[in-house]
Amino acid sequence: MTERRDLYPSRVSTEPHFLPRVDPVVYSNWSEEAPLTREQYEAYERDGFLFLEGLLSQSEVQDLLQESARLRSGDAELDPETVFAEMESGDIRSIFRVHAQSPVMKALVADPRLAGLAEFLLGDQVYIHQSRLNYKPGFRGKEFYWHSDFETWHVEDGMPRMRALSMSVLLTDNHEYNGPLMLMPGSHKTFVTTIGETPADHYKKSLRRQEIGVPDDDSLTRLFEESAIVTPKGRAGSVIIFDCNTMHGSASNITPLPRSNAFFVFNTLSNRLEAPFGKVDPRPEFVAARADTTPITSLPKQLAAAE
Ligand code: 6CS
Ligand code: FE
Repeated sequence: MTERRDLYPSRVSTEPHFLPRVDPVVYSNWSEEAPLTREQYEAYERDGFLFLEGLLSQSEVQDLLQESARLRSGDAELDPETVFAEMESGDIRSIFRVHAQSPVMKALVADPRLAGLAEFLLGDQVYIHQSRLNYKPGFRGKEFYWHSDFETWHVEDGMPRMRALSMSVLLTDNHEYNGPLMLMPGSHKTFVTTIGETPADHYKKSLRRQEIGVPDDDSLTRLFEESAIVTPKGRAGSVIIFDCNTMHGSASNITPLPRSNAFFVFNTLSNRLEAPFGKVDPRPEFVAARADTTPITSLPKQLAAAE
């Protein structure tokens, strides 16, 4: 059997490397019918993220907050393995697979403002690779260290190419001080490899505090010097879309104000998971969908995928 070609080998050497991205960022051509302005389209391709202020209305946000409170209350029938608590306080930090456990979240991901936008940017039908509700409670919300999601999804989940994106729907206002998402513009065009062996069942630790699969200080410094750090701020109902390989992280939240978001990863049917590229067992379905890759909506005929 021919050896599978790995375009983005990571966690395989003792030295980190900067590898070129060989995949496009946007897979559809812009036209007047596109769901983004030309400026937004070009900004997303250049920076690897886009901030859509107020995409959802305040009443839609209220519905989402109500649903999030219900999911967190213990009254909802949740699959226990999808609920993650903060290490120290025991507060709920994340609930996974919310699109499959909540009719409200299922409707949200299928909204043309989300799925339709993902289909356009990725030029293919999309399904949910991973969804989660992140509650960064006030005072004790812990940080998410710098990382590229794709590095994990490639090594640990077997995602072959960079043809996926995340949408973070802000459920509470994001200020500069309550642990907002930080992103490095343009970092999505470089694949930063990491060093270190992936432990068994790594997700049990990494989803709380990731230490393997994160770039070293020199790599982050070099990335930062070639880029910057941007923290999109705005009111609940705004949406941050970011490419699977954009370097991002968030600081801890020691203010009284919670920082909660609903986070959805749209992968494409042409990019479904294979065997992990790392020497690890596949992660469970609630973290990386393999069995359930039902496309969310069909791509409008007139948007031909870019070559
Ligand atoms: O391992 C993962 O899939 C998750 N880890 C982080 C820190 N971001 C992406 C994803 O939710
Ligand atoms: Fe992430």
